[in-house]
Amino acid sequence: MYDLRMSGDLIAAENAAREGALKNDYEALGANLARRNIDIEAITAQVAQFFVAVPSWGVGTGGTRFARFPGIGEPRNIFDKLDDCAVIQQLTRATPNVSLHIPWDKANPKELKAKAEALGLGFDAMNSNTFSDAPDQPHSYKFGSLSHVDLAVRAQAVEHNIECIEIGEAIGSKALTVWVGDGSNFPGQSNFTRSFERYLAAMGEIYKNLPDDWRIFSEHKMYEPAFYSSVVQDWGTNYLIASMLGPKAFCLVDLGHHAPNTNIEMIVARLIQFGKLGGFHFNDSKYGDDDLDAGAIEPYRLFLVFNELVDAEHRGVRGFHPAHMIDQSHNVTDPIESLISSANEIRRAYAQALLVDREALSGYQDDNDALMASETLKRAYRTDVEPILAEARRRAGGAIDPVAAYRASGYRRKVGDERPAVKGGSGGIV
Ligand code: LRH
Ligand code: MN
Ligand code: MN
Repeated sequence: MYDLRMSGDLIAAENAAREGALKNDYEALGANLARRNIDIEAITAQVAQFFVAVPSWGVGTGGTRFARFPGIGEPRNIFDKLDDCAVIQQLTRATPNVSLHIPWDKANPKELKAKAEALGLGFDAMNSNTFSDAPDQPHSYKFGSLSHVDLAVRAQAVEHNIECIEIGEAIGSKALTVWVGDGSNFPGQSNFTRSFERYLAAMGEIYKNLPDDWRIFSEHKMYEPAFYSSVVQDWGTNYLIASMLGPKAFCLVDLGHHAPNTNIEMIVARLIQFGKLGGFHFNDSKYGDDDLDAGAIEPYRLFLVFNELVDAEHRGVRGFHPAHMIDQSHNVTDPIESLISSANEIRRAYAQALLVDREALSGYQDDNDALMASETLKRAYRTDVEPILAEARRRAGGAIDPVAAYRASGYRRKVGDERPAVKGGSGGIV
């Protein structure tokens, strides 16, 4: 029996008040979809099997470089964070795995595994951190890590990544995500070619230490913390990295890491076509790496990304199993509520993409019928799939309205009593 923080009785009582309305809405949507030759049960079953990992660092309040405004009951350590992640999973049934960030989440691997197992959670990709200095490390990453001019700094960064793999192996993870802040702030400050050569050589060292059944994801980001050039700045560079490293290396697409207006769904299609899409950090943005909640600003773009993923599934692309993870910073909301809502938005985009009539779309594309091709996507996107999402949650033991159930539980107030406020706090980002 799992050690759960949310009472099953509370979820049942909350659901009881909503079941009648959900039944009506689900039947009405089922009838609507049947007229489009879509079996609602098949869609609900696929949605129920779609999962997205929660970032351990997302359950603490984030912050900007100007200030951080902690909420009550902030998690004090990784064990508190896992408790919060379990609440999200219990209510949504969409987030069974957690992605850890080292050293923020460093703890005895046996204890981590036992705690996660007790909560019914598993672990997704490990994240290394060579973009900030840990208190006791000999060399600073101020001027870079894997691409640093000094071999001793690069070696320290490689060692750290190997340690992340070792911790990951002990807790059942199967992937390492590497994002570096390396770059420059002034033209001329670093040599583009030489720094990329150093980066590739260091990543090659990490790759050698990757177990056979693991994948390594490199994550690109246009700018920040480096404001003139970044070593791994875009998907082109990322593709080169994954190609040069070998078959266990893939590109990770963080939706917030592109210039505004970039056609991200097309990048996704290209990476799929050439077998190098590793996974996602889902979030949303208006200006840059804003780390806003998934689907909060551009839900149509999220849908278009999922349209590419479902298209690949539909075509039966070999070896296609991207890792789905959230990467957000919550500054003005209760992080648990944001993550609940984001997990639902991500599932919503998936469900809508499943509704696209792919045969019709392909016909319109062949006929150069631009308007009807666009309408085919829009028709799926406009469909309110909430009854499918709610029914998938309900059948799996989750909440029909997870945010309402969470609020009714008083969880935040209770952990506020258990966890005295700390100034600053761990893992609330950057
Ligand atoms: C960098 C990033 C990367 C880090 C996380 C904290 O902006 O997206 O994934 O690991 O934020
Ligand atoms: Mn990210
Ligand atoms: Mn980011």
